[in-house]
Amino acid sequence: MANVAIIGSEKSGRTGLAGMLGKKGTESDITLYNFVKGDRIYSFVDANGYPASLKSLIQTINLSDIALVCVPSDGLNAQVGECIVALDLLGNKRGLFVITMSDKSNPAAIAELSGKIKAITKGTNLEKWESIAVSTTTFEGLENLKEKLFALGEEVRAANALKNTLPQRVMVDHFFNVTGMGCVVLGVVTQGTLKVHDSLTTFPINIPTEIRSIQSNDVDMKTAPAGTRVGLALKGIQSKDFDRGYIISQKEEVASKFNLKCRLTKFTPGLGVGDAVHLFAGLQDMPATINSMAIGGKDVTQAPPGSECNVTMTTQKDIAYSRSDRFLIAQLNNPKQRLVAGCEVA
Ligand SMILES: Nc1nc2c(ncn2[C@@H]2O[C@H](COP(=O)(O)OP(=O)(O)O)[C@@H](O)[C@H]2O)c(=O)[nH]1
Ligand SMILES: [Mg+2]
Repeated sequence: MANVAIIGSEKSGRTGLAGMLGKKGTESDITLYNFVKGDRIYSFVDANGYPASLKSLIQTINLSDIALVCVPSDGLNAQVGECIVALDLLGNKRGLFVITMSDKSNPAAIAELSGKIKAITKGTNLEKWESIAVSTTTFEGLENLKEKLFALGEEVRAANALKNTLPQRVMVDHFFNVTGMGCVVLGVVTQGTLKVHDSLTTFPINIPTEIRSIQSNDVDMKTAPAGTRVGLALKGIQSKDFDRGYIISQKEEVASKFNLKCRLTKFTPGLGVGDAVHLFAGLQDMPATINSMAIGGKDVTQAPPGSECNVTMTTQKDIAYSRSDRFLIAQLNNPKQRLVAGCEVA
């Protein structure tokens, strides 16, 4: 079982590829595609709202263990760059570059593009990611892509197995009411082993929540290990109480004031005290204001691109998180470079 993000630039063939890899399921600004064959269970998340919506990209990445970055065979562009920066700031992902529409190109041009991808990812978390050329019209490369993907899937399975004994944590992405069943949510068990009748709490709203039943790919389950995409029927809470990104667990930190250690991208114009920004935490996102900043223990009013700084900020509403989560700061209105910094709790 692995969750796979399909990202990359607009019209790079993301949706076409998702349709080849899985069967379409839940659809919103992110669309799920499911693949089940024996014990190979994959869910693909198409960031179809991206590039208009940065949120769609960040959520898709945060829902996944593996990313497929689609790069059209006619070359790199700013959106591919933004996807690479996001993956680098969020860290710790496995993935592949998929050079799409290979039928419109030729081997020499594809080799040159692979070289360019190697060059721009040097020094990032993605520098070892392979590039694979595929075409969804001629099917060229698709078997090779699946083979590489399943190999990464095995690594993910092993990594997730180590998280089964941690406290349960479910990141919720969709929620609705089902007649006769009540509140149903969809999401991913990011750690722990979820069990029917578990008594947990939904954060940040702090509402006691019991797991009434668990399904994965339409099959009822008594337990769901780390990494499983699940549908849950819940007791004690209503679907109208939910928002995307809420977390069902034993305990989360909940705050609207943060002290974060940030690494600014090389491409942002910078960050300053008083700036209105957007904070992403898991699948949650929230307008926020920068209250103070320090570099090397000294207060500053501005931090330059590429710098490391400590930032205190206030979000408009409470956010649920755990101390090991990674955060992103973005400036959604900056047309050139929306991503500002990757952060962790200081
Ligand atoms: N020739 C060719 N066209 C493709 C391929 N994949 C997608 N397309 C076309 O490219 C356009 C954009 O594809 P789509 O999957 O919607 O891209 P998205 O915006 O990234 O989701 C569509 O018209 C597709 O038919 C491919 O492998 N070869
Ligand atoms: Mg699409």
